Amino acid sequence: MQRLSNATLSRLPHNIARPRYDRGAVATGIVHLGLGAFQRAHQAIYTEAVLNEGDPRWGIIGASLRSPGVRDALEPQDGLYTLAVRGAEGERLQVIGAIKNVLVAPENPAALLDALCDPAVMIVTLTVTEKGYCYDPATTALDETHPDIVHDIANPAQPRSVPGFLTEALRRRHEAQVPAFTVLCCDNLPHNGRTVAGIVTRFAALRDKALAAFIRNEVYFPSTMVDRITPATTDEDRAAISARLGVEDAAPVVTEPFTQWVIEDRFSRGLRPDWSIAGAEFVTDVAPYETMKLRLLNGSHSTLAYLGYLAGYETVADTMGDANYRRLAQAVMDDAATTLKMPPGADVAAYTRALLERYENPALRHRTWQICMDGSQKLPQRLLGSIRDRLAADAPVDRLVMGVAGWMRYVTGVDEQGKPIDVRDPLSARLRAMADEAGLVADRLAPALIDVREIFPGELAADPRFRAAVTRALARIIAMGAKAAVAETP
Ligand code: CS2
Repeated sequence: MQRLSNATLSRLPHNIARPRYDRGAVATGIVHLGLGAFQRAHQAIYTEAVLNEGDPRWGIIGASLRSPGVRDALEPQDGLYTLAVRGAEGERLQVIGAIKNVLVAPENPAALLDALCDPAVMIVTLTVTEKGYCYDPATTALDETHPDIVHDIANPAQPRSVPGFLTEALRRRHEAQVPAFTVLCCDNLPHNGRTVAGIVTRFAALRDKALAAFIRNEVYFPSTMVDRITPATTDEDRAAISARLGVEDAAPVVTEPFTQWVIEDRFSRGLRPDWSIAGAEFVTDVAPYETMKLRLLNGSHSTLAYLGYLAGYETVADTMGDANYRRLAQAVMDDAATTLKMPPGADVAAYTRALLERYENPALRHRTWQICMDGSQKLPQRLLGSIRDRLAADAPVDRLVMGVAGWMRYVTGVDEQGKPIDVRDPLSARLRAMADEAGLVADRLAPALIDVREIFPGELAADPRFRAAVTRALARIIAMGAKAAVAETP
């Protein structure tokens, strides 16, 4: 089978959408760090619409900060890939041309720095996952002991970390009197723009106080809320999509019909693509949208993922087939919603109903195991914030802590059948050692894990109501199994 490329684009079946612009005439206006499936199902799609509407300034250079996999798949395809949107009404395919080139930072950090210093580049977008920011999730401050941060302070011209690359590129642009780019975080961090600004400014201060002052005063870090459920692509997906195309695509992405992007409209020199063409919302205050999404969607997602994985449910849709899991997801949303200042015009009942429908989407095989990754980086903004605010209002938290207790049972690394769990988390070895020492005893395991300061903020960790509620929930999960514990959760 021939490969998807500029040369085979014209031979695709006519009902498959493709770029309506001259890819050769597109300039690079965006560098994206962390070129995973989510970016290619979300931000790249909004940018594709802008290019299709005739604004050629916003081509994307993607950069992987870890592995060459995406580059190796996209390069032979001239950066082209297929977006497969799957919903109840079937699958819609669109070939995307917005990605011009892919760099692999560890192979050639200088090439990425050169791309970041190109005056035509006005925006740097990021999806490097929570752990990609080298920060302390409980405080959102830079983790100054992180090995990549220690390396980048000592070797500023050969960075490895996000703060390292951004700071060095901003320094070089400033020195060359090239205006700074805007830094647009598109990850599920709390107050993501402000948080990344704090991390990068602190890193710069460790290098040079004047550089930090320049970044603090002159570089824009708008916040965003990003939302589109995008499971990891499987070999079956690649084969099925290539068969429909009639050419081989080694890098398609699979996603749902729903998509949302809310962006704080604060860009350097006001320069940005008009992503509203594809439905993006530009607002002055993103916080209500972000907190709503993190606490209602990601909070219930993590709860379903840990308790679902332990019960043997492979996908989120599988957990929705269990009425007790569906009820718990609704309960977690209802309790978290009491802590929210809803965005203007938002209807919480309609929003949560839509979330459950999205989880039920049978066409999306979103593995619980995938969502279980990096719990130490995700729990604070997904569940602990809601729990803290409920306790501050003297409201019960027994339903919200189920996800936390499920995570505790999950990071022991042994499932309910005694089989090993492939726990992916920056802290997995430490968490496993603590679990091995505590044993499968809630009264020992819960307090031990709650005392991990990078995850559980001091005030919450010290709250006896929180400690008791988590220990109770964990004891029930250990004693009767996740499925039965969920069944009896009111
Ligand atoms: C998921 C998110 O993997 C996870 O942690 O909860 O990727 C989720 O699918 C997205 O935030 C949806 O927008």
